[in-house]
Amino acid sequence: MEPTTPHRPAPTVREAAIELMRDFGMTTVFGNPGSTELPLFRDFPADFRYVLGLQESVVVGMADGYAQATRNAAFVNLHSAAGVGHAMGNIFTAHKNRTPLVITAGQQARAILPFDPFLYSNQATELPKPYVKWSCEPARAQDVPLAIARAYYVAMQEPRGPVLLSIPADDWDRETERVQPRVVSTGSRPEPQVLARIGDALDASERPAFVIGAAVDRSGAWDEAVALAQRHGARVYVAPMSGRCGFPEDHRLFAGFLPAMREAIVKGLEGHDLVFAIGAPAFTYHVEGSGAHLPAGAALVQLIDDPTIAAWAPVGTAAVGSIRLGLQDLLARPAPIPRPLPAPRARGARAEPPAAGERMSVAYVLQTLAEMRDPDHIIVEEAPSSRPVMQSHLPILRTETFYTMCSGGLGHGMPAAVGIALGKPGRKVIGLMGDGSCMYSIQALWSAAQLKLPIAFVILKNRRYAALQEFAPVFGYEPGAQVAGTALPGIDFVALARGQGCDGVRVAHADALRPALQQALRSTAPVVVEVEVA
Ligand SMILES: Cc1ncc(C[n+]2csc(CCOP(=O)(O)OP(=O)(O)O)c2C)c(N)n1
Ligand SMILES: [Mg+2]
Repeated sequence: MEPTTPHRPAPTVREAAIELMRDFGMTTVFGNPGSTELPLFRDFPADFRYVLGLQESVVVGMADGYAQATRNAAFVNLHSAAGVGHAMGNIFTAHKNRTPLVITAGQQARAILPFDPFLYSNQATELPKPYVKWSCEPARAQDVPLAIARAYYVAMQEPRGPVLLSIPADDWDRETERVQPRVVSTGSRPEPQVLARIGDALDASERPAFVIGAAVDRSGAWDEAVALAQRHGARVYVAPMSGRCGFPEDHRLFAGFLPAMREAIVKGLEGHDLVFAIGAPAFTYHVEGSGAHLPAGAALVQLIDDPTIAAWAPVGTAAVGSIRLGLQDLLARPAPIPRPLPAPRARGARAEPPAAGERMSVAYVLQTLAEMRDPDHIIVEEAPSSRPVMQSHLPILRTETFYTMCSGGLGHGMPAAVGIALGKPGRKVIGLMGDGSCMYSIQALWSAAQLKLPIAFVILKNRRYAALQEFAPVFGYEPGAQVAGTALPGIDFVALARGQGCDGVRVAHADALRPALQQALRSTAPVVVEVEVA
């Protein structure tokens, strides 16, 4: 007798896409819908969830946090041209963060495209460039599932990043074929002979420095970085503008944070004969500089997952590939004769409580938070002028407990906190926000409230864009001169929180700080703590 294969009717594009998304573990859809997107979600499957963001920058920011927290690509659905436009800032950030996102954008129905229809995204695949790794509007409706598969693999290949598919609204009901998921490599082992050069340089070095970038934590290589630093007795610095923390900041080898200025980096690394940049560009500069990129007598070696970063480094030897696999290969080499460990760095002074009638300093607030948090709490930060204070008063101690953006584009932190909380159920998230920064995507509070996520948003309210005021002298402003467009009077964050369904509390005096933080840290729902700071 002939074996009978059960007859499976040809799937629609929608069915084939949903099956693939399930196979890829992308059953959470971050989106903000429009008419061109509605057809995708007819018969929305019961095992999927739709996470609504009220503005597209919030949608992409949440997806970025979720993808980082789950280490898988997140699925995003945006409204055609205007939706992608709103999303662009956080697409740029996802590109810099190297966060894998499969972004789909609606497009008008194919049959009316010749007539420049309402909502038509003209050159839809050009719009997000150059901040997507790939963008495509499939030539035929039935090619959409194949394009989703390709988009997923491209997004997940290191260096990871966002990709965009523009999908006409009438494609979803067309017939197509199922696409089987495949095993596709996401990273590669660095070339052994290049790694061997790096290993030899480390063995020969007398005073090595490690500069740790975001790719260390992203690649899950925290333990390997610690082991290699200990083996070589290296001092460990955090790379300028790193979006993640890749080394325990209470470790005796921890040496601090490098600023994004050429001369200051050279000064900070003085005395080392070898600098090993791990998962970090060498280096990220924010302001003009000149002269050498390294202190005299120092050589540079680099292990990086991004060939472009390896290509533009001004000096040194660079191995390209997976950070974790590369560090494991270095650890597999015979251990050198142990070096004496350098002396631990001096600890910063404790912050004082405010004098009567004065506002609290940011240092006092963050020191208090450091005493009250659990090291497992996840900190998502976007508070520009408070970053150095955080670095001295709120140390990060564990892997995957610190996130900020690598791009400098404000508007990521609020929604990223939501996405991270969603991706790490049961974990407390602390959103440490500047009062200016949180206004770029304040609607994230609504999503946090609807999803009942345990996030404590601590808003440092200094009523201004302090970072820009502090920066002004670099551009020739007299110290203390007025800087146009940097005052932020009259924002009530407690009202903004309550208006979106979140609890909110204002802390103006030091004695109210601990009780407010305690309540926010214990709560299983989102709470906004607006802290008046000096
Ligand atoms: C999208 C975007 N717009 C503008 C800027 C410029 N910018 C950098 S820091 C900053 C101020 C941030 O203010 P706030 O969050 O209150 O932090 P503070 O400087 O007061 O610590 C601004 C506007 C930016 N980085 N990104
Ligand atoms: Mg501010």
